[in-house]
Amino acid sequence: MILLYNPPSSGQRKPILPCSLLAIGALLEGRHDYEIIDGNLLGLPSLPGDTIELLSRQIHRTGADILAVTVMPGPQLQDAVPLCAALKRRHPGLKVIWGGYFPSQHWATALGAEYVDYVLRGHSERAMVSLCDALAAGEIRPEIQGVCWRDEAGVPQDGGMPKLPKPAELPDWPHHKVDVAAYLRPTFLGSRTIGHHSSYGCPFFCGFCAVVNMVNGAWVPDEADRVAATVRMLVEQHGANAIEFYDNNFFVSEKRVRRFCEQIKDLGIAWWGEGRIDTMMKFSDDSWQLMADSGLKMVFLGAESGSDETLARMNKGGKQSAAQTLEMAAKMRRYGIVPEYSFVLGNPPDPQADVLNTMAFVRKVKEVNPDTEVILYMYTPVPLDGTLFEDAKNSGFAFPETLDGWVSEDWQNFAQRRSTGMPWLSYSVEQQLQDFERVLNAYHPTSTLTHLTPWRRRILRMASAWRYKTQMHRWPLELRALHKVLRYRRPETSGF
Ligand code: B12
Repeated sequence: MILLYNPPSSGQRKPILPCSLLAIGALLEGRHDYEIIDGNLLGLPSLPGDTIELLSRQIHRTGADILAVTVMPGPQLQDAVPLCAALKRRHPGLKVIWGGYFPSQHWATALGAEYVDYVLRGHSERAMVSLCDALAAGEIRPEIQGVCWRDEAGVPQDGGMPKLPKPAELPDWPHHKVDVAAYLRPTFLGSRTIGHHSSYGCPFFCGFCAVVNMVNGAWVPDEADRVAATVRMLVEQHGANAIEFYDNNFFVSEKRVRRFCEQIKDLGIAWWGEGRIDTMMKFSDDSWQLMADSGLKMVFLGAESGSDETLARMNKGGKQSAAQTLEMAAKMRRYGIVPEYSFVLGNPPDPQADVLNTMAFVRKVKEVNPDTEVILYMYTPVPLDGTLFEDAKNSGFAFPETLDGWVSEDWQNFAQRRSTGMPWLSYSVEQQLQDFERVLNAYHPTSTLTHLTPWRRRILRMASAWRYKTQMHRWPLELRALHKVLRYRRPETSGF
């Protein structure tokens, strides 16, 4: 018996469908017994001891011999470390497997902990089946592409990345293995929003993005008709009225998007996805109209920076420019689709100038389209060979070498891209950015918070107008208090 465990990810009032484990489960179905356990649904106060008790009982009850955990950096990692350590102590025969974004990149660090037996890198549903087959046959160190393990001397060995599976060739997700109703969340899109994932990878090589390491520039989609059929099933069988696509890049193929829109137009749902500005600028007006008619409400787009030079350093340049970002904001306004622009600030080698430049650019974006959602991230290195990461290393940056290091408080902040301890960032730059963000979030509050009624928005705007207009961002203590009273949450603290 295999227990697939999704550690809780804080910040979500209602949890998000554990797509990673559904993708893994789809291939285990009919071949190995498994259960999906979502830490977000355990309903316990976030006392790790309780979750450990619960999972421990589950291991006894089911006779599970494999615990497979999906791990993203941040809260999931923080939960997974003490949990796996404790469960391995209590059940020494249990094999602990880690997969997902964190171990894919930091596989050796994960295997440095004696309570992690295997790390599966990348999109590893097929490697997982092979590993489970091998373990069932009594093999301890099977050589499987994508499976990392420790040799006799305890040294972590890299199994490389597995071949990227084609979603169109994979079986449907086993939605029956989870309580779908528990994942229908009220969002700005609709009262019963649910997630889906319709492609793997992204054909670009942005220098700050963790996806590049996972797929090396590949993008493999599921077919539009099958995606639409899944959406229809979620709507008709489970009562969903809005869909969030978690694809790294939903909008790579205009043809696929058009076909999908045509197929779901009659459903009257709202939907959301992530795309690239330069790619979507090439979509025809007709396609934009079709997307709007099919219920597309907002697109998450990596605007990244207001400087073409920085865009080039990020490996976005030549393809995407700041002028295009403004043009896109104006275009989306015409179709009533909200651009959700994410920016990566504080980039080496001159983080100060970078922050100031992007702050000024954000103001321009808001002039062109005041509805634009703005998400500000600090540049967080991913282990990717290339200019940005090299620059960060040269400024004294290094990843922790142990899992305990990763779950320390400083690194938790880092993992959530909110760190205040980047060696290349001075305190004053960070402070300026935080102050700006506070004022911006008051003057232009996010539209994604459903509890922010129009009059609450008006109060925020009135209180912040003088600061926004005069650019006196410093020490916005009154806005901080107001945000607290109004339970304001920045979109990026709960986002992807
Ligand atoms: C949905 C999502 C979330 C959800 C939670 C999902 C969950 N598990 O509960 C929420 C919104 C909570 C979330 C939060 C965060 N997220 Co997130 N999230 C995603 C997103 C958009 C989709 C993940 C997904 O479901 N994919 C679909 C499945 C099918 O693919 P997959 O997850 O990659 O799984 C495959 C493989 O990874 C592997 N695999 C995964 N798990 C396992 C487990 C086992 C045992 C095995 C064998 C294999 C395996 O096999 C799977 C099938 O191929 C990704 C981006 C993306 N498109 O992948 C970002 C992403 C994973 N998130 C990311 C980040 C940084 C975060 C945050 C830390 C950001 C923040 N602002 O704080 C927070 C965590 C903090 C918090 N508040 O909890 C980054 C990770 C970057 C990195 N350096 O590693 C990503 C890649 C976004 C990005 N492009 O930067 N996230």
